[in-house]
Amino acid sequence: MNATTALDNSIDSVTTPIANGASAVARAVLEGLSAKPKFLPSWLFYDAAGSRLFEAITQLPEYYLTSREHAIFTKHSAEMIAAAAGLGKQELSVVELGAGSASKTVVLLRALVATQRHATYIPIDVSEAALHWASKNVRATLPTVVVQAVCSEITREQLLNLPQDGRMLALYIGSSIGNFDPADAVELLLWLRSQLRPGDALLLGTDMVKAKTPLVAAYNDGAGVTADFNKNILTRLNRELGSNFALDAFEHRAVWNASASRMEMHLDSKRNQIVRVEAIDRSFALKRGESIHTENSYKFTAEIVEDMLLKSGFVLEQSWYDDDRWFGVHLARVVDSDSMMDDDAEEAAA
Ligand code: AVJ
Repeated sequence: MNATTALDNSIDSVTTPIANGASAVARAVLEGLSAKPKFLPSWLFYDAAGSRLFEAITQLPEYYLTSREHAIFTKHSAEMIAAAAGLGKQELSVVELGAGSASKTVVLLRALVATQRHATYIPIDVSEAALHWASKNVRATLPTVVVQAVCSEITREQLLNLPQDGRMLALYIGSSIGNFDPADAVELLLWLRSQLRPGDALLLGTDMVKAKTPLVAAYNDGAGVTADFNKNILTRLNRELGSNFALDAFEHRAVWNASASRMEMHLDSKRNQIVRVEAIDRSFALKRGESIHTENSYKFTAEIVEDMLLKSGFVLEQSWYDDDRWFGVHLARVVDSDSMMDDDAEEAAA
């Protein structure tokens, strides 16, 4: 059913279950720019250029998320692997949602191959470029790991063909879960749980609520890389949909929305303007100061993490933090659906 092709020697196989084609981009843009207030979904950031820019963000001094999480993995990987394998010390396969460059994953995989002979790594990402990068990165450092890349947007519909033997360890790190509204986050985790079996584990990385200053600085860096990342969405649309966004007519804005517990990124129109989007045969008027909301990045507390996991059919077993508790990595277990407290959580999320 799915075309599986070996693309190069850093990937053993790559599967593209659904087309991430121009039509999905066109639909998203039509919906988002017709809405009030205007928005664009944040998955649009990650074309090849956007994935590179995000990687550059992770190296910025202000963007503490990556370095803190990396440090947590460096310090606790062996413990995480042992805890995930459980008392039966079952062999683990690792599936990662939104693989990126996999630099933190390599740390964990190294701890994994130190304890078991065979390891399969299944990175899933919307960006094929990111998948190649992740796979090359893993293969270069850990040549024995079998890499089975899946190029896809993470959706409820998509069914993964995960290995049937051993235990799965799902990775959803980097606080990528923070891009989802609370209800959508539960929906995503419920989907993930449906792809796993009782006893399988999840390592979830979450950026924690903290003072406003470091939060805002992380999304409004001095070098302007985050501004370029935000505006790259317009460059992408100009290329893929034949739109005529003028990049200098928009301003990058990052704000802490305390009541919603999230950082927000916006592109504010610097003047009254009309933007033409050829591929959908539409024009959109923007007033001076009007924003296009491009991203939410939710920040968590330990209580919110535990609650979100419970609603999704996972039980939180252990959390690791950096010294300041700025970032957390949480180990959760898929529970038997019979032993779930009730089914209300699923209904509430639907
Ligand atoms: C990849 C979603 C975790 O929200 O911090 C970085 C994306 N946006 N700078 C985040 C992002 C602006 C990032 N996530």
